[in-house]
Amino acid sequence: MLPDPTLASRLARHGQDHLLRFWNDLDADARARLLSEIDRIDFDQVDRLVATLVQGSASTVPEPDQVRPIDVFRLPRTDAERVEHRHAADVGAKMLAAGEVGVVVVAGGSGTRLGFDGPKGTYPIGPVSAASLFQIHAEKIVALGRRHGKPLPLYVMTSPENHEATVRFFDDHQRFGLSSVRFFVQGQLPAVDRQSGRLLLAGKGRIALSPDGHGGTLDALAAPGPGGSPSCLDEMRTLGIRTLFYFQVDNPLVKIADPAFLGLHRAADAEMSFKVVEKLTPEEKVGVVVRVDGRPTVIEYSDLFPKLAELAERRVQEGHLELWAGSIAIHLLERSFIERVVGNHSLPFHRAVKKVGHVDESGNPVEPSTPNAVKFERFIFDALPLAERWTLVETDRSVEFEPLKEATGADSPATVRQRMSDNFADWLERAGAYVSRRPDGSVPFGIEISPLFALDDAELKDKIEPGRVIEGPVYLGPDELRIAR
Ligand code: UD2
Repeated sequence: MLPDPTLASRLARHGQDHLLRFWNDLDADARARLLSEIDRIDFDQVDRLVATLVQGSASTVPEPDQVRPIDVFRLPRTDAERVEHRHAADVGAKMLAAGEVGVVVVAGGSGTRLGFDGPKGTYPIGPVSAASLFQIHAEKIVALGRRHGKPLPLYVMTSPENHEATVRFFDDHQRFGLSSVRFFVQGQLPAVDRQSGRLLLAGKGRIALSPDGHGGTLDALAAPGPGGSPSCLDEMRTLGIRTLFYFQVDNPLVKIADPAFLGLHRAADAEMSFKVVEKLTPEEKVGVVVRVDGRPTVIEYSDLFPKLAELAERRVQEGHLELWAGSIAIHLLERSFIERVVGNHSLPFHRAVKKVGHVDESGNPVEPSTPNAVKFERFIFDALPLAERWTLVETDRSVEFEPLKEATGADSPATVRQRMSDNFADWLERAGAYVSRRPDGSVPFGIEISPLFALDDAELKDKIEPGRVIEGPVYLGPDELRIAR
């Protein structure tokens, strides 16, 4: 017998009555779970998304003549600029010492490209210690808290798929010594068949759901906690946190709560700020920050071609790209700005055409070999045009951006570990050590420095004696110095 007939007719009205096709095959538990999944779907919203992003051709890509380059705080090149950065860092240090800064890491993605079976943050990336991404981030946060005399709270965004595994990982590692960590779960949206717009069933009694994109962070921060407890934003207000440092779990080089970035953001009274790197090729897989009709906006890399190809490829003096400001997904957001956005706006949805496994009309599993489905995602950078004031700050990609995305090739474990070792070798040399290198300058063995040993090269200088010769793997852990010869 079918459930409540009004449900069946409601689904039929939305063209989604196939969701109950296998009802008679389901036991009581499976029925209850399916009903609760259906209950959480806003079918009117799905209809709108299908009409615009699956059947329609609604394009969010601007026309080329609407797009202009945008001003950015370039890397300091003159003494005056270096002094300005130092002042900004002093302001940022005061914000940290006052306990006004919280940290948000987004770790809800499924990490399909990496092919790793587990939350991406648990990936053992440390070139010598095999420390996980989560451990490296957490140790930076602990070290920063110690340096500024005020622990920083960490907020970890998970998805329903990886939430339990993520929490267990932190628990198994005594939360890496963090004094405050809270996990919050992002929303999910159904994936639909790219031809018909009908929802896909992942099993006879399960709807194919996927995370709603990191734009979902804002709503998830505002959502009540378990059992109706205060939302993350409410908790932050109580703690006196004004500014959130936001980053993606996949970049172990991120300078968490970088004081100079904080200070430049505060000096501009900005609501949202971005770190950017100079894009070297138009195709590089980072969104580009531009002005569209005067408003600051990010155009995602996948949207540049073909419509904006001529602009994306245009070079100015000395071959630099005119639209060069690549977003590496490192942001500052004022808590009050998030509250305003959540209360008054809805970030736009984007479509992602992906392969999604499902069951066919007979209930047989199908693993598609070509993209068969559309997923709907929101992006946090779409909040930028809503900000009244903002700052964009250039950083050096070699020291702050080396994301883990792929199993092999660029952005893979091999390239990330090499970059980490090369950067730590630079720190050691600046501290007076001699490090063996290959002719191309890269280091032929792993070097790793725990943030708890030294958070940056300046701190390292105080901790090791100059003249040390390094010819093999090194791990400088929290309280020891081991050099393998
Ligand atoms: C993202 C940016 C790109 C650039 C690049 C830098 C988008 C759309 N593009 O590209 O412009 O800044 O990163 O590395 O973001 N995540 C969630 N929940 C979700 C989806 C993603 O938490 O629903 C997290 C995910 O765990 C990861 C991060 O967001 O840490 C980035 O996701 P991605 O790898 O899909 O983004 P990518 O590389 O296409």
